[in-house]
Amino acid sequence: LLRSFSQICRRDMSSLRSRPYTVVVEGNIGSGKTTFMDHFKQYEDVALFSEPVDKWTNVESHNLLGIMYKDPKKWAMTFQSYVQLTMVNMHKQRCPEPIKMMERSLYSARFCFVENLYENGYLDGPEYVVLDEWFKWICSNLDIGVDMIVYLRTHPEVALERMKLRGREEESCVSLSYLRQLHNLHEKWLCPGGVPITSPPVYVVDANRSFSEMEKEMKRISPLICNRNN
Ligand code: TTP
Ligand code: MG
Repeated sequence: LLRSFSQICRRDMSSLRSRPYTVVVEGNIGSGKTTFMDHFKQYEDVALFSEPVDKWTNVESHNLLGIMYKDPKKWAMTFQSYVQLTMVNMHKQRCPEPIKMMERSLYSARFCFVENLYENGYLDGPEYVVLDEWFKWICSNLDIGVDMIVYLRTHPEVALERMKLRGREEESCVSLSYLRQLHNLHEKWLCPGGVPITSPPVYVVDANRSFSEMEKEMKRISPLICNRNN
């Protein structure tokens, strides 16, 4: 499944491009994806698509994120099914800007979160299979390719600290071991064998550093994203 990921992206790159140059920002919960993206507000040729957490906490007044953490065995399927929908929606949204930057993707939802919930027994076999069938159908039938991934790599301990500081109410039960599991799945997907995948290219950022040090890193990476001809 992970191998097919680069094929999906390659196929879309070679087809007649009907989407903007798409950069996806990935990393553990609390790794700083939103903060990283905020830096790009100043570039007028970059359209920012932040993660739809607001939608996940209020679907016709249901807090799906909240109930998923309270009773994952009962609600993980419902939650991940909705995440998948909102992610496809985000992949498919067009923008007048030549560059599109997204917080997360359909891929991390599938390769990291769905995988982890299944491994923990919160998703049963039939639920996992249905989510996966949807995922594969979407990948084969919709143009949801990605041109570049920025991976904000953190120690799970650092992610936990930031998550606690932020204090999103729904996440009060998220433990260090849960973040470790998610970290390992991000690594397995984006840096198998410790080496970043090349298709699509993954730019690995050491995101354990302080905010001011991260600002310097963002300035360094900006030209790679913004000064490119589409
Ligand atoms: P993240 O997608 O990691 O977003 P964030 O805003 O926490 O990250 P950052 O601090 O780097 O900006 O997680 C949002 C919440 O949604 C978090 O509690 C994990 C959860 N989640 C799932 O449970 N399943 C999923 O498929 C996704 C994408 C998120
Ligand atoms: Mg965020």
